[in-house]
Amino acid sequence: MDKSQAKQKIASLTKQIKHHADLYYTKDKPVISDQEYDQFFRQLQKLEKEFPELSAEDSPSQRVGGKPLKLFKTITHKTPLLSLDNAMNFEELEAFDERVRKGLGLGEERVEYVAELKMDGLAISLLYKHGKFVQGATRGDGKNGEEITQNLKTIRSIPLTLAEPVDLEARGEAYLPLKDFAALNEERETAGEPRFANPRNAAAGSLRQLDPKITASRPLDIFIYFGLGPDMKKHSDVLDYLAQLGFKTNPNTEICSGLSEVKNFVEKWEEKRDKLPYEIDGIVVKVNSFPDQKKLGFTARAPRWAIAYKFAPRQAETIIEKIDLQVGRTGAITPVAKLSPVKVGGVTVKRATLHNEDEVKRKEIKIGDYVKIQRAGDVIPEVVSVIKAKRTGDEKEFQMPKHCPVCNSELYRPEGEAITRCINAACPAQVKERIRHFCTREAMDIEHVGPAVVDQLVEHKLVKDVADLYGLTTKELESLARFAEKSARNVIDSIQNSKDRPSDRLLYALGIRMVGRIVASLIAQHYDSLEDLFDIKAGELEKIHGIGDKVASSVERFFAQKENHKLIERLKKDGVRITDQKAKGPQPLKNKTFVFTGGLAMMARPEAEELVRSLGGHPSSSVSKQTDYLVAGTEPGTKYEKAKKLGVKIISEKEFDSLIKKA
Ligand code: 1X8
Repeated sequence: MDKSQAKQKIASLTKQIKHHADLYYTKDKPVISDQEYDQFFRQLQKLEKEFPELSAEDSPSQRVGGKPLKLFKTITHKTPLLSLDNAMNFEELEAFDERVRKGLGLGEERVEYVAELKMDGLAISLLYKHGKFVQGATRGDGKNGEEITQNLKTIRSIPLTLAEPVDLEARGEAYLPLKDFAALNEERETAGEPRFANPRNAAAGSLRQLDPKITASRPLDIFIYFGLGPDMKKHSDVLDYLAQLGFKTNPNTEICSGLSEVKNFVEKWEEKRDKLPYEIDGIVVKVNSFPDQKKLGFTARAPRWAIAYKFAPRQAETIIEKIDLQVGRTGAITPVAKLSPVKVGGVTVKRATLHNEDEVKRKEIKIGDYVKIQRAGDVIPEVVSVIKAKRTGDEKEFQMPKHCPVCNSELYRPEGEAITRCINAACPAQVKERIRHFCTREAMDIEHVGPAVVDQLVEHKLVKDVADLYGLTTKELESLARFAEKSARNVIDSIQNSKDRPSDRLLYALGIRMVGRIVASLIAQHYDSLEDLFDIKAGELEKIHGIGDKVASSVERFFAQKENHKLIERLKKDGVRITDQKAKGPQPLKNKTFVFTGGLAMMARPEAEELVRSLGGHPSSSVSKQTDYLVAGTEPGTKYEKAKKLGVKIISEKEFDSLIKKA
């Protein structure tokens, strides 16, 4: 490829990637698979490497992180990032409304407010010149912050180029979603690194990395809530404008007429905050009208036209009565604090995880200690710190035992890891946990086999691994306590009904270390059958975007064990689906690449592409030498010309139809 061809190709790839990245990261509505997206991305990276002079400042490839820095530069914000006054309860919220109405010379009239979720993240400022992202910084102390442009470029929902070539400062809150926070901490634990105390620290720690590649590996996100457009009269108009420019704004935002609607909003989200995929710590309430905001002005530290309503902290104080040990499905031994029951954010908490031996040591936790505990989202409650002032001297040190509390085999803690494990795969605790996990809703969804039933099945030696479930009979079940004919039938039916789950579910259900639902689905997209994984090498898995070396070696290790092949083969023999539908039917288009152009008469484009996929082919949106067929509909565009030039076979929709029907 010569330079001018490369330039064209880079331009078209950039356009494609930006379009699909916006659909995926900002609008949460992807239309192509991750695989296809990766292919575009790799092509672009390859071309930019070949022709470095053609790689643009705002190229999507910038997202993967540039060279490490020695230290961060300090920048001074043009206008300081102020903090907000707090309201701790409804009286203080009413007092705010009162002050606002008084300041605006109003009586009982309702003020128009905008109510937004208060993100528990890190405040960020983004500068754009002529629509290009030129500088990003942390809030710092409000006046001075750290310049972290490179790191912010790795956040996909921060547009590198805006829809209009404007000069603008946008402000928002960067955060790490709760799931990713939990996954990151798990990963750190495996690597023997200390856990982050909360998602905000994890976000801050991720953005303050001198090496942007590390930031790029953390799935940070951002909601923008401030930025000025031309002739704006209201904050709500600004939010619309920001979304138009390409920023991600929080959809859970409402215009409220008067304080009573604000209160409803607050109550609604105080109730629903556990359902959000990210942590919030309150509600931000702003006067919507800009002339009114101007009239109200600022105090020395905060605007008079806004307030942060803070939710009751999800922290509480209690006593550690004892420390139990839990054996997980991978044999991990987790110390769990048994607490004097205490209410935290409306939920009674009796237990909190202590994670591992090092965490207990680091926090200097003893049995009998008064501790501060906290809850975030659906995450298991944690002990934050010990209240040492309340110690009596009777507290007892915690000792990690030498033997498994369930099977009594010797425990083992690999060098450099934080986790102590029971390595006896037949340990009844592990067996139970593996079977429980297998039956969960996200895994094989075996509704009638809950934790108590698993206990019974394992204890009565009816089941010793997940494949045994499929051989259970109603008779065997009826011999167990609390089982009658109907309940036994329900169990058997729900087990039988699980046989046809897609293979990514089964892969997840097997409980391979570090294989969560997302990793399982990424792997399943690339392999038709679990049998294709039997001799898998880590290097091959690492080629899948989103799969790192640790995950890849964990999968390799699982499939290197012959017992696991046997388990999967037994499942297969029992009629459990280990191969996906996509590979089951005829595959007349196997490995053929199709591009569609122009209008199709018989079906919509996405349908046509899905059809290609289901028959083993690969739909693509751009023509290249690798394209096998261009399907030309009515008014085909430039792709037609290109296909002709490259000698790609061009067929009509009718011919495409008969190609499919031949199968
Ligand atoms: C802080 C925050 C604001 C918003 C959301 N989360 C925050 N942490 C918002 O306005 N939607 S505003 C703000 C501030 O001005 N200090």
